[in-house]
This record gives sequence, C-alpha cells and structure tokens, in this order.
Amino acid sequence: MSSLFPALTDGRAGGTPDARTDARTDRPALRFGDRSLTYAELAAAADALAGRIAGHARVAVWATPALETAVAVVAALEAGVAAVPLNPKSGEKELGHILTDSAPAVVLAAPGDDLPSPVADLERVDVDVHASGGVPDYLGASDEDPALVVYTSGTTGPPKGALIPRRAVAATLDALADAWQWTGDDVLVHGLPLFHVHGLVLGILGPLRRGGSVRHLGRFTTEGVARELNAGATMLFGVPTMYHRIAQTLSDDPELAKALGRARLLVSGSAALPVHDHERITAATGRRVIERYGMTETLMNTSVRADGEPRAGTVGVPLPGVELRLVEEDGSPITSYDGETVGEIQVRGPNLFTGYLNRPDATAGAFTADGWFRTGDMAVRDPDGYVRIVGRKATDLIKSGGYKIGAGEIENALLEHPGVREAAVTGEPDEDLGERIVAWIVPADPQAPPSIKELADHVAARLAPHKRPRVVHHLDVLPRNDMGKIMKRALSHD
Ligand code: MCA
Ligand code: AMP
Repeated sequence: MSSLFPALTDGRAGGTPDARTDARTDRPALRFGDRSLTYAELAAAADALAGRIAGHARVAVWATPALETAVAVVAALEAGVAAVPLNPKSGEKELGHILTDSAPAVVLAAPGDDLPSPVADLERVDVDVHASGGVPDYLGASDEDPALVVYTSGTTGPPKGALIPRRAVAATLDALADAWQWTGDDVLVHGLPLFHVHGLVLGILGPLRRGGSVRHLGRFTTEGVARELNAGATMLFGVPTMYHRIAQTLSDDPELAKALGRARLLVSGSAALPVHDHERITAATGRRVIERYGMTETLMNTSVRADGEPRAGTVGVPLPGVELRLVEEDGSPITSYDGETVGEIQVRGPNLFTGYLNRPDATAGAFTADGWFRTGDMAVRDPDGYVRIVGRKATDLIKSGGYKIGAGEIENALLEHPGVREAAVTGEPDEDLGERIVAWIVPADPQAPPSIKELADHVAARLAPHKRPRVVHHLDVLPRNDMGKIMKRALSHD
C-alpha cells in the first residue's frame, strides 16, 4: 500500500533537503513545546529512521509526549514495520508482559531517555529528529499488515495487544475527515498521551494524514489549550476529564472562554462527557463540544458530524463505512430504534482490528460468526440514528480519566502485596475522572493493614500510575456467593 501520509511525499519533493523549500514542504507538521518539524524535516527524519528499522516485524516506541515519538511512529509506518507504543510510566510487570508478548526487535527512544528494565535490555535505536536520509524504497506493506500493536485492558489477566492494520488507520482517519470536514488547514491542539489510539492515531497520525499540523502540549493544561487556540489552533481533542477541568476553569477565566469560542471544533472522546459539562462549556463559550465513540479494537465508530445537529449526551451517527447495530442479550438484532430499547453495540467495517496478538481465543470471542465485533458497550438509538451509550456489559472494566482499566489486573497486583490476603476492585463515580478505582481488601494482618499510599505506590510501580486505587476499604471478609465468586455488587460504596 502507499504511504499513509501523502503530505510526506510532498515533503520529499525536490529530493534533497536543500531543495525542499516550496510552500508545501515548509508547512508545519509537528510542534511539541518549542520544538517543531516541517513536512520536509519530518520526511527527512522519518526516512532516515525508516532505513534503519526496515525489515523488522515490530519495534517498540518509548512513547513520551515528545517529537521523537511522533517521528518514530511515522518512520515505522513508512517502513512497513508495526509500532508497539509503550507507556513510559508503566511499571516493570506491565512492560515485561508487553515486551514478552510483542517481542519487538528494537526500542526507539529519544536520545538521553532513561529506559528502565526490562526495556533497557532491548537493542536501542535513538531517534534523531534532525537526521536526513535518502528516499527509501518502501517494502510494500499490505493494507492488512499491522500498523500498530496497542495494548488494552480486559476484565481479567494482563492487557492484550490489539493488532491495528494499516487500512484501519487510513479508513478511520478518512471517515473522520468526512465527518468533521477536517482538512490540511486545520491545526490541532491536545495534551493526550501517545501510547493509546486517541492521542496517537487521532491526535498525531490524523493531522499528518490530512497534511495539517498538530501542537502537542506535552501535558494537558487549560492554559496551554487557551494559548494555542488563541494562536491559531482550530481543533481541540480531549478526554472528558480534560473538558471537565476546562468547564471548572471557565467561570473565572475569560481568556479560556474566548479561546474556546474561536475553535472550529471541540471534540471529546474515550468516555462519556457528562451533559452538565457540555452545558457549562456551551454557556461560557457559545460552542458545543462534539463527541465521537471509538475503541482500541475498532478505532472510531460514530461521531456527531460537524454539519450535523449537536446533541449533548449522544455520540452521533455511524461514520462512513461503519456498520453498527444493537443486539439483544440473545444476539438478535434490534430492528426498530425508539430511543429506549437498550442493546449491545456491534460494529463491522474497515476500521476494525484484525485480532489480539497471540490470543486466538480472545480474538474468536470478540467477533460473532458473521464478523461483527462485540464492543461490550450498551446503548440506545434514536429514531434518526443517533447513538446514546448508556453503560457497559462488564462491571469489571473501569474508565478512569479516559483510560480503560481491568479490575482483574489490579486485583492480581494487589494480591502480590504481602499485606493483602484478598482483594476486589470496583469503579465508583468520580466528578473529575468519570470513575475512580476502589480497592476492597482483606488485610493479612488486620492490626496493621497496608496504607492507601503503600497500595497505590505498589500498583503504580507494577502496572501504571493511572491504575492505582484512589480509595481503599478494609473488610474482614469479601462477600462471596455459594460458588466462592466475589459478589461485587454487594460491595457498598457508602
Ligand atoms: C500520582 N502519580 C504517581 C503516583 N501518584 N506516580 C507514581 N506513583 C504514584 N503513586 C503521578 C501520575 O503519574 C501523574 O504524573 C500525576 O502524579 C497525576 O496523576 P493522576 O492524578 O493520575 O493524573 P492526572 O493528572 O489527574 O491525569 C488526568 C488526565 C489523564 C490528564 C486526564 O487521566 C489522561 O491523560 N488521560 C487520557 C487517557 C487517554 O488518552 N485515553 C485514551 C484511551 P504526571 O502528571 O507527570 O503525568 S481510549 C482510546 O484511545 C479510545 C480509542 C477512544 O475512544 O479514545
Ligand atoms: P479503550 O478500550 O481504552 O479504547 O476504550 C474504549 C471504550 O471507551 C469504549 O468501549 C467505550 O466504553 C468508551 N468510550 C469511548 N468514547 C466514548 C464516548 N464518547 N462516550 C462514552 N464512552 C466512550
């Protein structure tokens, strides 16, 4: 297949860096703080790196919120090599699992980045964002070849690697371009992490596929958002926690309200944005936030369209090319949409992943016999097709800050703490995070239970800081049914 980024080909116009001076090649592509690259510079750096990694099946990318991460992923895609983005805050256990499972040939990292064990054991290739190389002869990766392997939590066990093919990246970004009238003139601002679909595929690869540009904040702040929107950015992407923080700040910050008022498009996703936050933002800025609905395995499924009717509390309509249906518990499709009948969302289309790496069992379970992907999300559909997500099938999946977190992996990590005899993990509503992680433990020694900090640090160091419990309850015994299964619904949140 051809390059996922036609604008890089423009960036190569003229063949040598010196000749790359026309308007197309000088266009800004990426900016992280005060570091930036034009399309010509990005093409040169990516080509040089692509030449060094071509031929490998998979490479890991130490996905800090920095220019090097974007260059590394673009280089891998240009070379036809699958990129496995790593959360640089992941702990040793999580990183160990991902590296064992995905077996990357090398890790791409920014010069000077300190790589912890076990990443440090891999061969390292430093990303030089100012390098230049010849125009490589691309290896002819096919549409079905994996572009990315993105690790995502399930209800139990360690995260699974979703194999995201090149055609899914192209299909989802082009469908969003249609829905959002997204063009090369757009300038995106965001502060999302670069090891998930939202920040990486939509937030970096999206602008590059359109030939537009992205300004990454390094980390999300409302000041950064205001500054960039006031300086010409046209679109903002964020998770609901970010929009909640914006809504909280707006009442005392007229600059932020003015900046948001200038944006062409404010897009929220990864979890539901409460209607109250929608309303506060609209009241202060006159602008409506639009929601889109996606998943690591499916990339984007639906969105409120830029030219459609904004409707707070809905995730809009299926994107071009995406088939979506709601099914009853027994798998039979719901045929008439009345805005009330709840069913599980199933999707089919070119946006879907091809399977979980090394997990044929999980892959088979994720699809119906006729190729529909079972999302596990429960929704209703209005008569005009708008989808409203009302919940999730699995209670053991928690969405906190827009991150999907499996209760099982936290329980397993807690059980590895010597002070914990039994553990159960639930999510409870949190105004800022959507849901917060709650741990219910039976301490090994009831006289000296481990502190919340000790348990939070333990989970953060093993898995990742966003997986740490925010609340810990001590119990004498966990409620169990006759089969010995923990009855999570009996765990009270009072
Ligand atoms: C705190 N920290 C710790 C500990 N406690 N570090 C180690 N050990 C501890 N015990 C650190 C954290 O790492 C973090 O560092 C800082 O303290 C604050 O932590 P926290 O309160 O957890 O984070 P926050 O600042 O409140 O983060 C809120 C956030 C974040 C910025 C909204 O949750 C976020 O970036 N969410 C985005 C999730 C996302 O992209 N999801 C997409 C997946 P530091 O401040 O240095 O970081 S879903 C997806 O892709 C699908 C396709 C979709 O639909 O989009
Ligand atoms: P992840 O598996 O981390 O990619 O997260 C995907 C999940 O995030 C979906 O299955 C939904 O539960 C949730 N999600 C994404 N976007 C939205 C949205 N706009 N509204 C509600 N939930 C969402």
